[in-house]
Amino acid sequence: MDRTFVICKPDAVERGLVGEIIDRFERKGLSLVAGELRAIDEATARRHYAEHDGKPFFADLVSFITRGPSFLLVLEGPEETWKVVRTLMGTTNPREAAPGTIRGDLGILLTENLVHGSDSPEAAERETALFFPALHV
Ligand code: IDP
Ligand code: MG
Repeated sequence: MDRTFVICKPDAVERGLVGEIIDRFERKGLSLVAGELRAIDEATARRHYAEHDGKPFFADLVSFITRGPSFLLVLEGPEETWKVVRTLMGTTNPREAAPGTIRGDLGILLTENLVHGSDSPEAAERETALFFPALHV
């Protein structure tokens, strides 16, 4: 089985959409391996989003992801789970995301786009290790 890492971001928790989002992943055929409501601290947020360090939106991104609790998930499926999740999420900007996707159905703002999903097998491994070190084998 193949695993990936997902964050239901603070906007999803605030809006009461965590159940809806997890429901979509489960209906697709993915299984929960781990799940936890947790406020991400600033140091962890900066490590998680290190690829964006130096970009003009980096400070706002770190403030947003740390502003309240997120629901962190590890999901498992038969193959390319990171890609399955990214397809269900929709494109980064919810305004342009296709109907039927999480972002396309539930969001409008680029800065409040509800979910994070690892964008490669390497990212899935790195992010799982960062947020759920005990799961990392
Ligand atoms: P992703 O979440 O679809 O993988 P990334 O490019 O990794 O998108 O960007 C991380 C997050 O940063 C996005 O989900 C979005 O909320 C935010 N973001 C990306 N580009 C911009 C931008 O140009 N302005 C403001 N926020 C942005
Ligand atoms: Mg990304």
